[in-house]
Amino acid sequence: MCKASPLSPSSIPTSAKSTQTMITLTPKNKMAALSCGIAFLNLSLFALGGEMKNADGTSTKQNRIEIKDFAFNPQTLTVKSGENVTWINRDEEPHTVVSVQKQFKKSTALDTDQEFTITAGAPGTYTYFCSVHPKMTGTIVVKKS
Ligand SMILES: [Cu+2]
Repeated sequence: MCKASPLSPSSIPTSAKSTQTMITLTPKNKMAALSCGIAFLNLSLFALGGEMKNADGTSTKQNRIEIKDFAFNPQTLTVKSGENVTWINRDEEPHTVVSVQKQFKKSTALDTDQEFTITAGAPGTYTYFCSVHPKMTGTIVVKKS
């Protein structure tokens, strides 16, 4: 693509007395330049979309805890201070996420597939439980970032 160039031999006047004639675009070349620009823009957007998809995929670290079969999975998660931690409820039952030592705000009752996200604060061990089913417990170990 981008074959039509404003600097193609036919568009260069033999006299070439000023640079302005050099950069003058014929209507045909204008269209070509425009479509090249659009193609480039599309490529950029495509690349950007690819990166965004990647950010949601496996290459980026995600601190996710699944709530399934009345258990937090993984039971213990190690993160760095300032990172986000997201719980998602995969059960049909509502569950909550409540910090034993109130190290983060407690969640509302999470419905099926509902998520709850916190940002890990000061380094330490955060123990939490489900207030609906207090036997459900989990731990977040927060390391210095
Ligand atoms: Cu529960």
